[in-house]
Amino acid sequence: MVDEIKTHYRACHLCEAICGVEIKTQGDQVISIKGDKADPFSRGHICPKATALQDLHTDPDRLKQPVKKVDGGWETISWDEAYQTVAEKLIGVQEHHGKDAVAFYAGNPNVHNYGSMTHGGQLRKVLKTKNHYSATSLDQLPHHLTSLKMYGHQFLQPIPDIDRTNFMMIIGGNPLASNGSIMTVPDVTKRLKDIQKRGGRFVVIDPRRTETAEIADEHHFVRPGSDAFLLMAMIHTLFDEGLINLGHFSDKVRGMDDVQKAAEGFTPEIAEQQTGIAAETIRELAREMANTEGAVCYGRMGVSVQVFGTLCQWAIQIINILTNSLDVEGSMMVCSPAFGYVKPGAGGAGHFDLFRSRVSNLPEFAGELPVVALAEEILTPGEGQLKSLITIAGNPVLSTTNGNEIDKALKELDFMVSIDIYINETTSHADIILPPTAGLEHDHYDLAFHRLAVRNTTRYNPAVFEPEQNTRHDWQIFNELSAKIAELKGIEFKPLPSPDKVIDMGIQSDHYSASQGHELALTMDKIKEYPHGLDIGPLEANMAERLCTDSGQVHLDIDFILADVDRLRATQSAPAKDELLLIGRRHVRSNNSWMHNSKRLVKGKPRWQLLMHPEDLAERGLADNTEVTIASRVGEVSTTVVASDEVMKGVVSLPHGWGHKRNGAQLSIATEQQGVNCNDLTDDKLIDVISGNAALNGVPVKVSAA
Ligand SMILES: Nc1nc2c(c(=O)[nH]1)N[C@H]1C(S)=C(S)[C@@H](COP(=O)(O)OP(=O)(O)OC[C@H]3O[C@@H](n4cnc5c(=O)[nH]c(N)nc54)[C@H](O)[C@@H]3O)O[C@H]1N2
Ligand SMILES: Nc1nc2c(c(=O)[nH]1)N[C@H]1C(S)=C(S)[C@@H](COP(=O)(O)OP(=O)(O)OC[C@H]3O[C@@H](n4cnc5c(=O)[nH]c(N)nc54)[C@H](O)[C@@H]3O)O[C@H]1N2
Ligand code: SF4
Ligand SMILES: [Mo]
Repeated sequence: MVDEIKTHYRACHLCEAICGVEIKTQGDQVISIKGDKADPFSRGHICPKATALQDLHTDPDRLKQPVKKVDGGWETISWDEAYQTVAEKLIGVQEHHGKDAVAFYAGNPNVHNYGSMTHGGQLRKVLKTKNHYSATSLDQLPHHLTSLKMYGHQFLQPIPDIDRTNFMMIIGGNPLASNGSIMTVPDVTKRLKDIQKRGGRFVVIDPRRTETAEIADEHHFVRPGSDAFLLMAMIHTLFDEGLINLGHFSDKVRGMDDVQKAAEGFTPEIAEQQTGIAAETIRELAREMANTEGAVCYGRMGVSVQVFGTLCQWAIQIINILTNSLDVEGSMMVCSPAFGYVKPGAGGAGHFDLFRSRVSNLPEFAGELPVVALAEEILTPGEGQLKSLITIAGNPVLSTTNGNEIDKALKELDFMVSIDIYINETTSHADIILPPTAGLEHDHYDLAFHRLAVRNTTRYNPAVFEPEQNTRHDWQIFNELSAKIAELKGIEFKPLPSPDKVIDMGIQSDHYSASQGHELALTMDKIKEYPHGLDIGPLEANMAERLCTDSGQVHLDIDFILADVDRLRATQSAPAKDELLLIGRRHVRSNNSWMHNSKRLVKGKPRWQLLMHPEDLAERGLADNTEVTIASRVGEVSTTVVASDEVMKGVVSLPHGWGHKRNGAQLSIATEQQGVNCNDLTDDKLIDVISGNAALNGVPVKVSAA
């Protein structure tokens, strides 16, 4: 008998764009994956990664049963044995070395998996360690910190109202490759081109002429790590030329004088020397922000993951505020999601610097320590030393600064457990791996990214496939392992119901619920009636009422950020002569470190070459397309150099997430492709000193013939 063909609708969970996909299946096979044209938000757009959803599903390397390391090899064990062993080992470590000797590392896919979001806290509750690390401090920590301090809540984050803006300045983001970040924006290429069609403009500031820069109205190269000079000079110009318009925030900002004082001396001429962008261009950018109705200054990875990450994010907010570009149609606006609507009194606001890391004295944020501290916390002996690690959907060996040091540290642990679908460069260090089901086997509601979207939307979809027998979803692993630990510790523990029920409870008391008197009266059941997603409408200007600061105002005068302006002033020196600055590079067919086991995505030319400006090659006597060695303070790697005027002179670019042939990773396709790990070069001591976020961009390196 031939199985019937079934059609499923679903939001892709692989990146922040949450595109609707239409998946046709026959029996246990995927027969096609296309864009869901009926999704009002993504309008049928998908990228090449969506079709790899089936490769993840069928990947023979994907684990389905727990495995245990025995004599350097792997043996399949039962879930009962796995939970029992993991619980005993973790409790043993805590009994011998104190409860903080166990650490968590949570990777990026956690935020794309709603069961990890709702249930991840279960394990934290029973283990009660203060050692939490995650990919947040390799990424957007400066965004959260500025939102907390300026607006009173780490998740009150303004998003570009891209569909109505008339001028958009994109600094340190490459949405054509990343598909947007802290801006959930499916079909971003069309949305950017539409700005131009309606007579608007967009400008890209980036050390590389990226795919996004190629379609922009203007692109300006900027020296990596120098953006804070540009932004401070724009603020300086706004004051200098009397261009300030606070709009409806005029009686709702605190600290204007401090900002004006901070910007003193940051003339466009000084910024020109530091950034390489002409002073007049900087003035023009400030004027265009001020003079355009509906303007956006949007900064992402490139200005977050660098040595002045927090200062940059603060300055970006200030520029939007000073030019009436916050909470106005077409400017930066906050999203109104069905779950997690931030308003005064909302929980989870976050906190900063309540405690510090043991070795390098780095501040916590919302209970997490910066991940640059992870290796040293494991390797440095003394009271409080980490002895055990739980990784959850993360690959720090390839994603974190100084990968070799992380590698070394993981070998020193007494016990490591990974909740992950693969034996990869990191999880291969584990004693036990607990594999969850893959994306298509569980239902999905995007908890994180409906909250950061350029329209107010909501969507739930059921699983495409029944999970295989005797497998577990992430949320079930959290419930079951936590219950076992609680049982052995003799403490009380209540498992949570399934994620859809947890979220339903949230939605039924949140913004669009009947209990809040909203006409939509949303419930999970109602959302389920819209398999293509429910579009609630454009962003609304409601941020002024949603400010969560004690004063009800926007706080511009953040003392430690103002103090950091002095650190910026002190760096006004020229770069060392033969110093090159390393930056990253994302590719639309890649997703951090973990999707390289899909042949469909990795086929074609290798993607881990070093891009270098032709003049820099010539100055070093290097030939195009030859092997070079790249060396930084912490390590070196060898790869092919390619001459390209896509990068600014003085800048080299190497993507992250490669370097798979390592530690016995069992990834048959990815290890064939191997590549090099750019994070063997990035430096755990190069950080945004305010937040402790890693500076993965702007790493000084030397390049020579291999
Ligand atoms: N040099 C440099 N380094 C970077 C960056 C950069 O731009 N340059 N970017 C940084 C950024 S922004 C980020 S977010 C980090 C990402 O850093 P990480 O989150 O540490 O790394 P990923 O490559 O996303 O690893 C994801 C892991 O999750 C597993 N996984 C996938 N899906 C699931 C699931 O549903 N459940 C479970 N349990 N596991 C799953 C995969 O097998 C893989 O092991 O990398 C950072 N590192
Ligand atoms: N295809 C694909 N999509 C992804 C991912 C992926 O790995 N692949 N990762 C996802 C994740 S985890 C994230 S966080 C997002 C990130 O999304 P984006 O922030 O859009 O990330 P990038 O593409 O790395 O863009 C960062 C840009 O900053 C530039 N840059 C580097 N240094 C500097 C600097 O000092 N100043 C300035 N102004 N610019 C600089 C880089 O050249 C690059 O073009 O993408 C997500 N989407
Ligand atoms: S852009 Fe992101 S969400 Fe859309 S199909 Fe590609 S990976 Fe999936
Ligand atoms: Mo990220």
